[in-house]
Amino acid sequence: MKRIFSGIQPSGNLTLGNYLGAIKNWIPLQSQGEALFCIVDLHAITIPQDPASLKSRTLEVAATYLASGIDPQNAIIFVQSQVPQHAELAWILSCLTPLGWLNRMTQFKDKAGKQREQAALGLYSYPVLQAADILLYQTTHVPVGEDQKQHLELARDIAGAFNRAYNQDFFTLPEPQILGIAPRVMSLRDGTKKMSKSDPSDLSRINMMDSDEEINQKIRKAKTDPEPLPESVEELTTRPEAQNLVTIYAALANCSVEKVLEEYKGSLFSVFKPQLSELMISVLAPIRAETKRRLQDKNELESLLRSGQQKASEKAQVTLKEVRELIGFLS
Ligand code: AQP
Repeated sequence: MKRIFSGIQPSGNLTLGNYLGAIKNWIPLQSQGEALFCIVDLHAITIPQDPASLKSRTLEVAATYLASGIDPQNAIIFVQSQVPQHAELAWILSCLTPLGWLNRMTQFKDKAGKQREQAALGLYSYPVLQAADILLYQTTHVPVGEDQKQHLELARDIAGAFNRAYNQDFFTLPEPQILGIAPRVMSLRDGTKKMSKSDPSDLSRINMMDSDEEINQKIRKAKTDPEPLPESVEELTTRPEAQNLVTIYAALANCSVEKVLEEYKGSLFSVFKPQLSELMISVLAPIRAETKRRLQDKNELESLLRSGQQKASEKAQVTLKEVRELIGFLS
């Protein structure tokens, strides 16, 4: 049976990148196996967070999952820090992970930048916690955006290291699933950079809670080139901003990039951009409205997350009990 696990950090406003690269692709998976969708707040604190914002963003991510179509009858929605086995397994796995493996992780290099010596140990060991998140549930499939591919490969290596040390067949090796038409949504200000919650420029991203007017304005201001849209996909490869906008359109319209070019070849961005905004608003406005509605009843959201916590904890406990026995910890 398929067991699916994925998560998002409540470290800022969720973006169109989180939606097209992750959440949207989770919806059909709920009916294909046992699915767990986590709000990974332990990951969020690898970068300083304001406590009040962390709390409200955690609920906002939960509300967005629900508003986007994750059904708590079919999937377990829960908060990572409410299931302490994640942190316990992360410690155990960190004792089996060579530093050399972590030194290769490009996300740490990008996030730590020139401040490497000042970066927190948690930011460095983040991929080990991510491996624990996944392995704790004996996950078979992990649907993520393209940026997480390297971390997923590491999770498989760490599972292998544990299996070699203790029991060849213990941990399931998880398969990354990079799905959808836009597995890497790029910044609206620079088509070579990933769209990210933490980019200092709000104009670089579409937030899931942006108003219609903000969406119109951001798409209008999105960086482009002066050429009209080309006929073929190949001609887009040297035009990162154009490629990004066309790919976003295709992902929102559930069609191929070829199909979008068929319709818009020869069009200037002054024609294409208003069409893109209109499509984006037609997809995001209902999700935004439902997210707001869900956020009005915080008690209901918290109780739903508590029920997710219970279900996730039961599963986590089974794995961790066996791990402790294999290692030789007293029960
Ligand atoms: N731009 C993106 N395109 C496609 N997928 C994306 N994801 C994030 N950005 C894009 C996918 O969303 C899931 C959760 O990511 P995350 O928020 O936990 O961490 P992240 O990848 O580090 O995302 P951000 O927005 O860049 O967060 P910050 O700025 O806080 O570091 C993952 O499946 C990811 O692939």
